[in-house]
Amino acid sequence: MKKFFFLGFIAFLFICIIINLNSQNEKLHKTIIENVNKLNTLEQNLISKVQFLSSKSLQGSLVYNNQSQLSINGKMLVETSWNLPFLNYSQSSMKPLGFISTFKEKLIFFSGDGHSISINLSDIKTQDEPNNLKYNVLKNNLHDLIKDESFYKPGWISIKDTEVIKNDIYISYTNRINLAHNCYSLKILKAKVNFKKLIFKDHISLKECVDPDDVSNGEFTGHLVGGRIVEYKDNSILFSTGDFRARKFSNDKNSYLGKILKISSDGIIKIFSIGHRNPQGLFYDKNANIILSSEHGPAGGDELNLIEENNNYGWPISSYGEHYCKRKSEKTPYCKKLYELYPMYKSHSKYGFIEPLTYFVPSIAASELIKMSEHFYTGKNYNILLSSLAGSAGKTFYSIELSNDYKDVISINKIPSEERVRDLKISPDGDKIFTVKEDSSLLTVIMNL
Ligand SMILES: [Ca+2]
Repeated sequence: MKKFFFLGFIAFLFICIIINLNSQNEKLHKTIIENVNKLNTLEQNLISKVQFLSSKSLQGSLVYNNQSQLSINGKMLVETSWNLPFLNYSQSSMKPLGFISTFKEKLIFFSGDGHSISINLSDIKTQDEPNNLKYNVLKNNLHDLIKDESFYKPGWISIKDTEVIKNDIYISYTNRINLAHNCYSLKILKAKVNFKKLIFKDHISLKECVDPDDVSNGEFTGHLVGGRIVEYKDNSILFSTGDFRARKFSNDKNSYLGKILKISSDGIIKIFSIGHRNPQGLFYDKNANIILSSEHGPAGGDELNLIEENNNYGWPISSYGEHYCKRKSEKTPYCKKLYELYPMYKSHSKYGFIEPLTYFVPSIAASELIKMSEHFYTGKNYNILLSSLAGSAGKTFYSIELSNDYKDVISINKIPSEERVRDLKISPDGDKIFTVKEDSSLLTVIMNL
């Protein structure tokens, strides 16, 4: 019965599209929205994706999903969520759902496969009766620039971050170096922020690439690539790169992989710090002049690091995690060889590396971090919020209090996030925290009451 209703609804939707439903037909649009609310999340996502891709209209609505209370640092906050018109993490076979940036009074959302929409921040209010949220489709030229079909299909090849810096928007993505050769690297594109259309141009392309079929790389995992971009001093940016699980790159000073890179405004790349595995959280505090980064460990050993220039953070020699063997003593040739090459020492400092500020065993799959504003933290120390993806300790926000010299972790509080959180962003006024939850394809806003 439910299936029949669902198929009937799809047919209805297509008829609407065929008769060229326009935005003036408010009543029909309202009927669609009301019916979408009756479907389950999977059906809603598929329908909103079909609607998004086939709509000739440049506007649409994110369907209101849920509102709940959560407590961070003793403050009772409200989290409101809306369904995004993009496939969730499992539907898209591990493609990141998407990334948020803000420009003046607008939020810009990019899906992992390159669709972009904008939302007016003024439309997001604390509402007693929350409603759908209007979006505008933001056109871009990514289809002209990214020719690798796997970018648009389910799978881990995707955008890895977006960041607005002054009047420009940057995106990073997993880049197939050329279509004739199966070899992946990272690339950054840059566009002037323009809500008529974003015209991206090449900014930085790392020439070094990792071939999944090259056995000398060990293993290949196309989502262990870092990819975070943040504004840094002197008009430069910091850019994190992962090791694609090839391990050998991170401590190789001639490789740009497994690093945090500093890229000057004229495109000069400098290795800033080394010994990283997959840093997917990166934050620069201009006032305090500190850089914080979170990175995924292997089985256990996710880290929060205070990044300083020319430091070595130890991967793949030191780690509080273990290789993907059942236990360290496992004597399969695979495990034996891995531990011979990369011993996973349980100290960083003893081997000349920098200790993490804190680490997580078991893994949390650390995704992004932001500094809390006074709306979310009123203590005298320094407080960050770290989001996480999977793992037995994942699907959790970590509120982490640091000492004022940033050298010590004072406290860590866990707040359930219920879902994989891919991205976090604080609003320009500091009063809202945006999250991207990719199990159910949600945009959420956390606000103080
Ligand atoms: Ca480390």
